[in-house]
Amino acid sequence: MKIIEEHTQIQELNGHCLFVSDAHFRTPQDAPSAQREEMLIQLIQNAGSLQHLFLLGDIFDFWFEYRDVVPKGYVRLFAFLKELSQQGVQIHYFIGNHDMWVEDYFTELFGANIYADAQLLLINGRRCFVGHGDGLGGKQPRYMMIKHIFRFRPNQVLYSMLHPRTAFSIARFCSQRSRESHDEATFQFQGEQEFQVMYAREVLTTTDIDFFIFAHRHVPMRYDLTPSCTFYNVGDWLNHFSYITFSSENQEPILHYDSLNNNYSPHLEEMSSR
Ligand SMILES: [Mn+2]
Repeated sequence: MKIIEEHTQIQELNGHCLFVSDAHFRTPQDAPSAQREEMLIQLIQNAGSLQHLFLLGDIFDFWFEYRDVVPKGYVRLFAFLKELSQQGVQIHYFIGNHDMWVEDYFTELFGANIYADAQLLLINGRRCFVGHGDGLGGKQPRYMMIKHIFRFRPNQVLYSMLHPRTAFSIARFCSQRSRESHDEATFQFQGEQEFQVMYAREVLTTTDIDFFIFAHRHVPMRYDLTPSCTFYNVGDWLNHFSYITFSSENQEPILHYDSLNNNYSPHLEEMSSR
């Protein structure tokens, strides 16, 4: 598995890039999951001459792979991603909090680079800080404790010993509970109160960054942190069907979000017309 750790040499990536996240495939919400998979394939097909595809986490509502067994489904998507990689598109998979148990299946299948944490990347000559974005910024001790427990290798080994029927039932239960705990306000842009914005401000005190690109919040966001640094959140492929493109012809990433019910922030109204 190609795990790329933090603090290694900055990876340079050039060309047309597409960012999507939080598809939570197999969640029974809105359009059926298979239809959303199809829509994602269409989006990528229509993206033109893509060089890099960024899957920014929580693509699956639950992913857990065993040595010889993987969750069923996604056949069409996986075949498509394999083809894509054969055509020379590099796939970058950032693990989220629902799919942190990605091992080497995606690397074997479609040569994905797997990233366990947020990364500083030089994309089209701009310094981009990219990641799923969960647990960053502010004080989230409870969340961080749970994340450490889930990421602790011996716990993963123990979990893998459960019968998949049990393992997947537990996961579905937790996922459902986490969804129910979110109220309306959770899906509003919180401005300077956004944990990811707080985190970005913290990073900016020590590091020069042009663009932050995160996911996880399920709210498409574009927010100027300073005159020379912009914060983005991809949104999701569950309710908003938003995504980001960044090509060398553009000065900055473009957030694509078409919704008639756009009530998050003035920034977003500007953007939705792009
Ligand atoms: Mn997430």
